[in-house]
Amino acid sequence: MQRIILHIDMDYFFAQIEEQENPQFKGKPIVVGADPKEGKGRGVVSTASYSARKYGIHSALPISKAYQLCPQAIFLPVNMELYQKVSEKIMEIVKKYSPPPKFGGGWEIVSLDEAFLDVSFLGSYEKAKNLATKLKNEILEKEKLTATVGIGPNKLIAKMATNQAKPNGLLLIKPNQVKSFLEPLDIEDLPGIGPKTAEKLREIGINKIKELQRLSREKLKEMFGKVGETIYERARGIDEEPVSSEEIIKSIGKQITFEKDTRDSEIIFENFEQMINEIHQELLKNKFSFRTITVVCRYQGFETHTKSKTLKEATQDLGVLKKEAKKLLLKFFLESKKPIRLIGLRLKIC
Ligand code: TTP
Ligand code: MG
Repeated sequence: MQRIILHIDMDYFFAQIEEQENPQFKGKPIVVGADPKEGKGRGVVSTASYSARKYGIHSALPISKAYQLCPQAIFLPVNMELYQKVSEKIMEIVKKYSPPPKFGGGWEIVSLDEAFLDVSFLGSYEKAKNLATKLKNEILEKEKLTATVGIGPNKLIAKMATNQAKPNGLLLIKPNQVKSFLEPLDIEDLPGIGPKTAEKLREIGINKIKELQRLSREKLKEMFGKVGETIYERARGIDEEPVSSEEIIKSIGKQITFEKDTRDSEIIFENFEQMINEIHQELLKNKFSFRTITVVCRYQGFETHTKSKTLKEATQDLGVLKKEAKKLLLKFFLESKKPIRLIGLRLKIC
């Protein structure tokens, strides 16, 4: 059976939610991220609305630079709780559009605003297009937000289609269109080719994917090692990665964003202790055990790190959980002096 994969990505997600919350901002340049402090601020841009992007503002740009480029933009702090709530509602809608894997479907949530759906069960690209239109409409009606959808024979092409169709677009690339879709694109449009890889390729006169296709597998391997082989395949639109669904609960967890970024160990560890207790309650209620403990730490800005520990065997023991989880959190505390914005705890259950 031919595979049909759908990729969805919300448009200027954080900024669009802010626009939706504050209709008076509609169409104005909006920048969500660190405080610009009239050009002296540190930290980076999380995202910018499309009217702010016209000034050259984009994700990960230093906020001071964004202020220079467009001082009259509306600068807003990151309200993660709100975006997470909206994300959950959107993903609930998205998941309805494909049945679980055992019934021939599947979904994979990639980030707060991005997901893949395996819609091969539909059997045709025309049906997939109809489904995508319905999905976009439902999100617009219920959440008043626009999204872009790409459809293709695999995850790679679907995602690249989305990128080309932004914002508020829908682009379908059928298997016989893959070649002509890829050829004119820039090498940096290919996922996996970042600025450094691109620079090396440009040095030898390779700028378009069509030109990249002329390099042999051996040559790419020689230039980039194992990654070179992946690039070789991707340049031809080949990607076998399945849409990996989380059909059953595999983990439980919680996270907390502090009202103010903090280094206060008392506040951090008190909240952490409470989180451990709540998760442990949930664990017992569902008769689960855990083996892998993951602690998430987000510092000021958006830098997020995780640390995990896998135990020799599964357990339900609260003492073990407290000891191991606190050890992981302590490592974050010792490793960096940056204020902490968010901490999370996740248990892989069995
Ligand atoms: P993206 O989907 O990459 O960006 P976007 O939704 O803002 O814009 P578009 O998809 O239309 O190009 O990321 C989703 C959200 O993740 C984004 O709204 C903010 C956050 N984010 C950051 O905080 N930092 C980053 O560097 C990136 C790339 C995203
Ligand atoms: Mg997005």
